[in-house]
Amino acid sequence: VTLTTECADLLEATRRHSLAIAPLTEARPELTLADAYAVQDELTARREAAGDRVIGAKLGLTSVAKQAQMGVADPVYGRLFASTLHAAGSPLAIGRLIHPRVEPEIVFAMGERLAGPGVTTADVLRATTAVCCGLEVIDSRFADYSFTAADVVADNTSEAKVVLGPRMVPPAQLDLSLVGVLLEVDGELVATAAGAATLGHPAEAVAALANWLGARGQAIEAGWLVFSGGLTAAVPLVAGSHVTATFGHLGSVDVRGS
Ligand code: 0L1
Ligand code: MG
Repeated sequence: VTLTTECADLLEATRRHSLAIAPLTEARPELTLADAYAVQDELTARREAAGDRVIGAKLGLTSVAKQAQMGVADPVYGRLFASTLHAAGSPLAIGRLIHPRVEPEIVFAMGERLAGPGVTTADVLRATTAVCCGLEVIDSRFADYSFTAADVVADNTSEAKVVLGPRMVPPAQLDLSLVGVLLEVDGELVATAAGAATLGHPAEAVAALANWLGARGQAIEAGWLVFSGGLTAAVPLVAGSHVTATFGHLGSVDVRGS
């Protein structure tokens, strides 16, 4: 059994049974970031073989708020799947998840394929059909969200669910670095941020993604949604709670734990 297969088997079982495990690197300190992306590729291939479909990608750990919360300062990426789209405002059964958290993000709808090297923020804005707001529901397969960069990459960067906001806006109409967000839990304001929190500009994060994918012979595909990374620290989603993110120009998006 290879390292890739062994890690993929473990993470697949963990997700299926909603039971957290110790970080992979605890027993396998030799696991590199390159190995971890190979595990993510393997898990992606298994989900596609089972009938799911990749609909995009997501950046992780692109903001100081997220890096500080998780204790990992390396931006990373993961895949998004058709099966994980969740309708805004509708109840999300948290019993199927381990310990979900919610974070507000700016989302790009891509009109053109983009692959590095050399992709710039301007290239990203040209290739983007529209932007909207979104919430990502993350659910680390590791106990207490304790992980290294390699662990979280192998775990598809804690991917669980995504929720899209109500309004698609052409990016030329906005300065995305200045788009503000208010994060509320049960009507109480818990965090604020602006688009600049993600690597200075959300499109800068998407450019970085195109360059990382290009270095691995992959690309951002036309038609993909790209979540550019949590703008604030993530908040727990518990049964009965209501998390709302209200953005300048992009409207508001919410999710309820049930
Ligand atoms: O958007 C993000 O920064 C997601 C980070 C994923 C890792 C995690 O916080 O569990
Ligand atoms: Mg995220």
